[in-house]
Amino acid sequence: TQGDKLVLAERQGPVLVLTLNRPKALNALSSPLFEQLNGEFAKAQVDDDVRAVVLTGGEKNFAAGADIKEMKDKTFAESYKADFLGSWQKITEFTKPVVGAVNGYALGGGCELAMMCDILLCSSTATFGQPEITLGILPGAGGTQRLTHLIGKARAMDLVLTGRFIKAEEAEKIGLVSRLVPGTGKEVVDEAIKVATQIAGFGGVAVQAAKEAVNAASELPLAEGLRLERRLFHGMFATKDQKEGMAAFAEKRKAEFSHL
Ligand code: CO8
Repeated sequence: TQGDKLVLAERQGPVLVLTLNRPKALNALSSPLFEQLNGEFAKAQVDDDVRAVVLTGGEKNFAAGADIKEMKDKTFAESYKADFLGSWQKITEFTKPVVGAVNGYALGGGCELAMMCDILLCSSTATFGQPEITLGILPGAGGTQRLTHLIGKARAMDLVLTGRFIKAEEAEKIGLVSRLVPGTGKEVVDEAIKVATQIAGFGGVAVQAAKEAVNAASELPLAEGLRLERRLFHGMFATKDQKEGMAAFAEKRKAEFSHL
């Protein structure tokens, strides 16, 4: 119904924790949910006090995909004209670090959303998959592209063409997730908040540049990527955080970054 909070936003110091909140539908990603999620990211982008984001579906499931009931009667003309799913991209334009925490299902659009996170943690309850083929469609938000960059063609083809689900251990082994965290619910969310808090304590300019440079690796030819990396690196010498970070090292004390 209108006015439902489909995304819960909670501040934990410099970290914004966003929790998808449609538990009865296993957090199926409806258009209203995505609008709210984009809205939260847009606010976080311009809020200087937010230094990192944790994205999770909570203790049960991350997201079982785009909302199939909402999609089932769509026509080509409708989805093409409205650029259906085009706005999902907005999250990838967010310049601060995003740490994902996955319990339970991360399927279809849910797996694609998880892959948009910069660092992805999962618990042993996590199940990933791109089951679109079983619905008569193909992935539409990165499941053929980001997934292939992450795990390679052989494995991406296997998942995309068979729609089979993989468990946490396999996801970790093939490099779909950054870390498999012990526990079956809250632990992975707590760990994500810990990781995000750690990153939030580093210099914000360097963090943003590091994210930009790593992301460029899947867009640019090597020579261009290396050039971008070097230019960003040179730029760090214009920041207060570089002076502070290196002075603190020389003086054997902890750096106090000002994100300037
Ligand atoms: N959409 C809508 N509702 C969903 C979805 C979904 N993706 N997933 C689960 N639900 C609903 C169920 O309908 C059910 O609702 P109700 O209680 O009203 O019947 C409720 O959530 C609980 O689900 P189940 O009873 O099915 O729970 P089970 O534990 O039996 O099964 C599964 C869990 C295996 C996860 C099962 O729910 C399932 O297979 N879900 C669908 C998974 C899927 O196919 N995801 C991919 C969707 S397509 C997609 O994401 C494409 C994105 C890009 C689109 C590109 C278009 C251009």
